[in-house]
Parts: sequence; C-alpha cells; structure tokens
Amino acid sequence: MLSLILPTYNEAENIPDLLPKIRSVLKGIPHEVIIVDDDSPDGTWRIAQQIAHDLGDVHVIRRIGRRGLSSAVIEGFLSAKGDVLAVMDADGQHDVALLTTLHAAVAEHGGIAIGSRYVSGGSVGEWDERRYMLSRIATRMALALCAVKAKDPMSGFFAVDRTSFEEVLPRLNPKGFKILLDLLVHMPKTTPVTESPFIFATRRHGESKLSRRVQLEFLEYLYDVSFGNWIPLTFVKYCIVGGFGVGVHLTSYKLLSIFFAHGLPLTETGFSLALLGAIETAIIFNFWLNNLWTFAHAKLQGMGMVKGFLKYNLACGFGALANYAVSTYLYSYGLGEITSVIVGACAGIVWNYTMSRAFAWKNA
Ligand SMILES: Nc1nc2c(ncn2[C@@H]2O[C@H](COP(=O)(O)OP(=O)(O)OP(=O)(O)O)[C@@H](O)[C@H]2O)c(=O)[nH]1
Ligand SMILES: [Mg+2]
Repeated sequence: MLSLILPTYNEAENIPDLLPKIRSVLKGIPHEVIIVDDDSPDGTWRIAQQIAHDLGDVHVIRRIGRRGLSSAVIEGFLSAKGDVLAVMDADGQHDVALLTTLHAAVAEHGGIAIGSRYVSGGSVGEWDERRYMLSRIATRMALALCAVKAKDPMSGFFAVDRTSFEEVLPRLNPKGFKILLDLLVHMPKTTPVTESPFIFATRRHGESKLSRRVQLEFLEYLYDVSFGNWIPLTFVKYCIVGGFGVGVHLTSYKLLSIFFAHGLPLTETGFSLALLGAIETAIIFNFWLNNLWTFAHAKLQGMGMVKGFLKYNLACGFGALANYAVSTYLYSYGLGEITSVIVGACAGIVWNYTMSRAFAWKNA
C-alpha cells in the first residue's frame, strides 16, 4: 500500500484541484492520502476535512500551535499504514503522474525513489537565475554531508520504504524544511536510490513558504549535522547574539557616559552608572534576540516570557557582576575606558550561557 503525505500550510485553493488528480493517477494502486496541515489561517484543514468526509482514503491531521515541514512529514509517515511512504508538495508543483514511478521503484528495489529536477529530463522550470544559483550552491553544500548520494537531495518529492524510514527515524532532525536531505544524511550508504526526472511547475495558487528564515534554518541544519555534536548550535547562536549584545552594550555605554559626564570628564561614579545602564540594556536586547532566534524552538511567550525574563536577569546577574567587577577593576587600574568595558562584557558571556540553559530556556 502507498501512503502519500501532503504537508500543507495555506494551500486552501490548491487542495481541491490536487486530490482528484491523485485519485485518478493512483486508481490501480491501493493507497491513502494523509494531509498534515499546521492549522492554516486560510482554513486548508477545513476544506481538506470536507473532502476527506466524502473520500474514505483521505485523512487529515490538523496540528495546533506547531509549524515545520519536516516535522509535518514525519508525523504523516508515523500515522501512515502503507509499506511505501511518499511525500509531495500540495501546491501543484510536483508532477502527479510520477507517483506511480516512485511507488514502483520503491516497491521493487526498496530504499528511496526521488522525483528529481537535476537528472536528465528534469528541470526547475521557470526559476529565475538567483533562485537557481542558490539552489545549486545549497545542493552542493548538502551533498557533502549525505551518506547516500543523489543529484537532487533537496527535492520535496520522493518515496521511501517503511523499513528504511523506521530504521533511520531516531536520528532524524524534525526541525528543518528538507526531510529528504535528512534521510540521505542518516541512511546507510548502501541504501538503493533511484531518481526520476520531472519538471518543477510554478505554484498554482498562494505563496511560497521558502522564507529567509527557512534559508537560515537550512544553514543551521548543515552546521548542526557537521559540528553540532562538538559545539552545540545553540551555543554558537548564543555567542553571535552575545557579539551583537557587546555592540549594544558599547553603544549604550557611550550614550550614557556622555549623559552622565555633563560635558565634564567622567567621574568613577559616572562610569559605574553608565556601565550599569549599559549592562541592563544589553541584557534586555540579548534576552529578546535569544528568545526570538537562539531558542526559537522553545520560545517563551506571554507570562512565560515575563517569568523567563526575570529568571534571565537573575541568571545574568552573576554574569553582570563579573562584567561590572572586571570592567571597574581594569578602569580603576588605568586601562582604557572602552577596553575595560569590552573585556568585562566578554567575561560575562560563558557564565550567562550556562545559566540561561539552566534556568530560562530549560527545555531547549
Ligand atoms: N504542514 C506544513 N506544511 C508546510 C509548511 N511549510 C510549507 N509547507 C508545505 O510544504 C510544501 C512545500 O512548501 P513550498 O512553500 O511550496 O516550498 P517550495 O515548493 O520549495 O517553494 P515554492 O517553489 O516557492 O513553492 C507545500 O505544500 C506547503 O504548503 C509547514 O510549516 N507546515
Ligand atoms: Mg512549492
């Protein structure tokens, strides 16, 4: 049996056209279609549920408060009954007719069968030069990590046999947008792969979800797979935020020191006040960016965010103390004003990271 997963986010206009085409192509093959929708604001899930009501072989999973293409596909695979699991975009870009080829290839050889834009006969259709180049670069970078090689490891159109999927499941990373890549990274080298060409059509209705954020997540994924076991991605992101935080710290220090100097040379009290103000400004900035980016997967909201911010302040209190003590010590011993501020700021970062993980974003 073939289980076809259609991940959807705002595809209300595309789903009604797509399902009859799938049914007609798959009429000779026992199959089910599972639509995994992330509570689309355009009500894709409602339309899908209406269609599923009339068709026994269509199921809908409506996920609340969740987003993510890879995790949607994994969830679909997990609830599927078939021995061949397939996935296809729901926006009309993938050639429905290829489904029978992908199914036959997996049923016959096992492993994985890919609808490929980069084998002879396939193409990316009407992409502009920029998107084509970006895709080629990303594909090259991704291929370096794949245990199982394929011409189009970033395709969203493929089928895999259930046993191969289940073997690799515990190692998969549900965070990204590219589930095929993740499978190829983690599957054994000997896994059979077939690639069949198709021409990537233009989206029928609605908007792409391939945002800059998704592109950034792709780079994060590459880092995570390559070096994440040695230096966790969250620590790298925390340091990058910390780097920007030092910039915020210095800028606010400079502005506050001008304010407290009143046009005269800065006193030690003035230095301390400007420093304390700058430290708190940097703490607020760092909390905001860490919550938005570093720990986006465990993002704090509402009251949770207020509590998290208080804990973060508390946790950073010791870091701030180290920062303050080092800066004022160096300044009082005659080191340059800005050098003292920078060295002090760096002294707090590692402490702050450890404390943030322990207190504010415990679930990260
Ligand atoms: N459930 C779920 N589906 C998603 C999510 N993001 C994208 N999708 C679906 O995944 C499929 C691929 O997304 P697209 O935005 O079409 O990505 P793309 O095909 O690489 O980009 P375009 O060529 O611009 O369409 C579509 O069916 C989307 O509706 C998500 O967060 N959750
Ligand atoms: Mg698409």
